[in-house]
Amino acid sequence: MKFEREEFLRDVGRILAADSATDFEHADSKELYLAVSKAVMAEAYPDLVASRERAGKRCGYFSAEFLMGRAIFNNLLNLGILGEVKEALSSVHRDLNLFEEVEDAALGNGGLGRLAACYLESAASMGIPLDGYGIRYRYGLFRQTFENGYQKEEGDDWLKWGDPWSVRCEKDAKIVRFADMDVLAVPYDMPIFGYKNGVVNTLRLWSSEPVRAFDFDMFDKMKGENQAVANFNATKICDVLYPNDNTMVGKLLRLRQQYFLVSASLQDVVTKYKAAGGDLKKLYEARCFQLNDTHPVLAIPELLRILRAEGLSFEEAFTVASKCFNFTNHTIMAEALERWDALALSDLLPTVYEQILACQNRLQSEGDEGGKYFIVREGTVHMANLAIYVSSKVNGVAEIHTGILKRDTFRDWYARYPEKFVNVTNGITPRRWLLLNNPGLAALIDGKIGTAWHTDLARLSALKPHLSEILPAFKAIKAHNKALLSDYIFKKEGVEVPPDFVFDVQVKRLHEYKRQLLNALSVLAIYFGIKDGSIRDLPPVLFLFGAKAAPGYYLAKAIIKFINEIAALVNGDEEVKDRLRVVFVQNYDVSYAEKIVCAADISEQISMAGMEASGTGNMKFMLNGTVTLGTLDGANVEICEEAGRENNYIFGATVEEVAAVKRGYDPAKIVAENPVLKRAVDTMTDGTFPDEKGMLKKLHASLFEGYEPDRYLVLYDFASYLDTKLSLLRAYGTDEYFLQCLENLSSAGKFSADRAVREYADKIWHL
Ligand code: 26Q
Repeated sequence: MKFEREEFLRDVGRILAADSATDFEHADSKELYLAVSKAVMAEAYPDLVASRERAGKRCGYFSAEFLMGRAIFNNLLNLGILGEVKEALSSVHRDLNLFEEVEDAALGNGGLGRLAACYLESAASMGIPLDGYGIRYRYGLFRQTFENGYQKEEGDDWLKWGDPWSVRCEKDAKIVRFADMDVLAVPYDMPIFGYKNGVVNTLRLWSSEPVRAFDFDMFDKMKGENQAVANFNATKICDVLYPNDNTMVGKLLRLRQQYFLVSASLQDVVTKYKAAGGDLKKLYEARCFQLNDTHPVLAIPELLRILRAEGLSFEEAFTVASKCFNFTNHTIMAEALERWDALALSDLLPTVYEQILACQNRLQSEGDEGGKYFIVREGTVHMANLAIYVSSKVNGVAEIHTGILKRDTFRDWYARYPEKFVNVTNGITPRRWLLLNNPGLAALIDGKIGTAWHTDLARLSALKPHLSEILPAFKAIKAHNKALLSDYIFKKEGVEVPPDFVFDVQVKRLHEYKRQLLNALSVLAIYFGIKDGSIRDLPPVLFLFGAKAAPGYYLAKAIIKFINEIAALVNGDEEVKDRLRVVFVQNYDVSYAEKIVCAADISEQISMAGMEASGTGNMKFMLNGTVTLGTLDGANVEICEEAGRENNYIFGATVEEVAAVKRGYDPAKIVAENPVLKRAVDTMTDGTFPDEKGMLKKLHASLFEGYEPDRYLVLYDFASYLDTKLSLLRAYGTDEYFLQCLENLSSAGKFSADRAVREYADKIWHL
């Protein structure tokens, strides 16, 4: 984007005057933020129109979550005016960094939502015509605080700072029909700016409103009290993002959200396609849709319903749908696989359910094969089966994950349709996750190999001959980032962390399978080891945690409480003050991640093998020059392939071993034979920590009692984990260690979302 300082300042000044009756000198940070953003939006408008009107096939990325984070810095960076705007503002004595207070758009839980955000940015940057379709939740993922070590949740009022990056498109509003009410869907469009290429794609987020004001006819036909209730309920659909990650909740309101999203989006696409004179039988020539897990899978019967209403036969409609849809799976966890009660679904969406049954009948008519293939069975609708049956392509998100889908989770489907199954290993955008969050390191790389890596990350390998040369500068940059994070943590959490400690980091959603508990037990073992003198040769180390637990996930909350108690014990102990620190930051989110990722020395990716579909945090740390302490799970496997296993710290049971260990597993025996582990585990019950609510006792019980004690082999993997962790900490600080960091950084090319979206565009969308 061209940039004229005087013109820009005049534009911003006029908006300040018109909207807020203020000026540069008196505007508060919100007023300034709104004016700057709007001035930029006005400049970008022609590119938005031009990108939309480009000829050729487009793909719609349907997702219940888009974890966009803060837009302003990324938008200015991609428009190529970040430095210019900063200077323009300082010329009027205002600081761009004021906008660090702006709320994140946290319309997602974790990996799946952030992946969607990275893919939109990368597609725009690669000139790939991909548009996001999602829900404009009024409240995003809850804000987390700790009270006495317990997680507390508050509503996330992300619109507090306004929403200058969205445009409300009243003209494109659609009516979404449920059995009991009609709802108005109003789209808000967010521009997705490609990196310095003039491309602007769109993220269209739908907001639910009462139809009343929109259609008086409709209002007249439904009468009185019913309409009042329907209008009230309509406003609730988009109230809040469900805060569950990797676990499904079978709530009817969630089902309404999912249908609301896909019905509005498909009506929108079909209306525009028809208006442009398109033949619905050939819709797939102009459009395709990526289903981000099963959450938007109702799009399949909804498209069938729309096409039938437009006069296509079921077979004709099915052919179109099967060429339009593709499905990404993000998890093999049984509790996350979506199943809906058939009665509830048919009550809420009778005509949609008819199309699901028609798919089921079509499937059955192709031969029974001993009941292996079904969409509806015993009164339950299996969303993944519907998705696989109708979609052209089904993909997993890392090699190991796709392998498990083929061999295990969807084995029968793979036998029937081997050609449908493909892998697309996840990726992250290097603009947000290196250029923006780590400008010092980015500048160092620019200085050595130029800037082509900004849009072609594989070029980082050109650093390989220079690793030793850049090592001193790399160390200095890391130290600087650590000092900044240390200040920030002091400001936010009130805890002092000396910046010269090793920063050992585990940040991600809280889930048993991710095994924050394993990390916690190792921290205790190290603490007791330092106290009793059995561990003497470690550098001083900070164990940093960040994670939100789903509000209804009891054990996840118990793990947070446990770690907070450990932090209180360790940080309150004068004897270990200069050796050990434990911090659990509150409200870990995208913006916090940006500050943490560039400052980490060790990236903990320690899920039980086979459980983490991919992970993307692992890639962010790698790209910022951090070694991985991890299991052979998800994308860790490919990280080791790219960067060398010898440059990372791998421990624990492999997928194959997990299966073997689980036969006849005896956790009590493992603990009995390992006094270091026993000492750490016993703290949950021996009074080391107060446990008024009995949470730690239940956490302890989850390891030894119940249907499947220690389901994620925390105790089994403990010994090899602690060994590996200690040897990593002992290696820290040597040139050898820093070279390992740089080997990882210079091998991160594969994990660019640019590569991933290109693979989707080539292998799946055929754009
Ligand atoms: C489903 C139904 C009802 C309510 C909630 C849900 C729901 C919501 C979110 C189910 C699952 C999720 C989120 C899943 C997720 O984030 N999976 C992660 O996806 C990443 C991107 O592919 C992977 O890197 C991670 O390994 C995977 O855990």
